[in-house]
Amino acid sequence: MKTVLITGATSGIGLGCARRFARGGYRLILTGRKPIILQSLKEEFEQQGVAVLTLCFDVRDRDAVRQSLESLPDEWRDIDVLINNAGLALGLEKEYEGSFADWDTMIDTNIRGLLNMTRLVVPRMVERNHGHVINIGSVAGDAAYANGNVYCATKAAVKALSDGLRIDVAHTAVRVTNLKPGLVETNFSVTRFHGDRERADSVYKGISPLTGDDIADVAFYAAEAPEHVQIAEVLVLATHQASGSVIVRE
Ligand code: NDP
Ligand code: 8X3
Repeated sequence: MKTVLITGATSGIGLGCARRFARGGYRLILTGRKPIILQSLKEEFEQQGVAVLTLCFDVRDRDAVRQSLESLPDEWRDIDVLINNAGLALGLEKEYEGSFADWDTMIDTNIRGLLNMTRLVVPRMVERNHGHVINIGSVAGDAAYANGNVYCATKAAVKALSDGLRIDVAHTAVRVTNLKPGLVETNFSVTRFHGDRERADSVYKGISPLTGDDIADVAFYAAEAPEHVQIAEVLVLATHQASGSVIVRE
């Protein structure tokens, strides 16, 4: 049975991936920062007969990531699919007016956190000559949009890190996918606007946004493609979205 490890599995796209991979017969290593949600997801999945292990850590905390991964029992150490999903946007402000604290959190989570996971999980994949890293990038990494500056830069970094890793493991059977969603209705905008729900809801007004499940379907497709097929990069947009800045609303 294959094992998937998902960061940020407590919400949105990560949770969608947990459900999709569980349905597809995978064992789940669910990671996040909220122990109560992790525990209730574990119970929910176990009731469905899915094997689940939870790890509670912040991806920015390198020591905690290391200790958590080292705590894995032997039978859970062979991770077949790593989904580097944990991430966030904070604020939507001009680059010359943005918050230093928000910038640091985005850079530390979206770049350093992803690197922490990659550095600590991929060596065993290389050793086994088997594995798949699915990084959740974004349309925001393809081109900057107004006031997106630092968030867009972190997702451009996810593209560069995905491309770099793909080159570095090309001598092995390890595959690397950069999965780049457009507008997905999750907790993303509530976080971006620091809890302002009304402003968050306005992001999805007049357009049918994607769901976490839509993105999970694509991640699962990439993971289940035949061994010789590497889905290197996928851009998934809502139908009336053409780019990070072009969205046609009703
Ligand atoms: P959600 O806010 O619903 O989920 C984000 C998840 O990441 C949560 O589980 C959150 O946990 C976790 N997380 C955030 N920071 C950390 C951290 N430091 N350590 C561990 N876990 C953390 O948003 P989405 O599901 O939409 O976002 C998932 C990914 O998808 C992100 O990388 C985002 O950039 C990307 N994305 C989202 C798009 C969208 O439109 N929604 C489009 C393109 C990409 P907690 O609840 O504890 O904060
Ligand atoms: C999330 C999508 O367009 O809000 O990465 O940046 S967007």
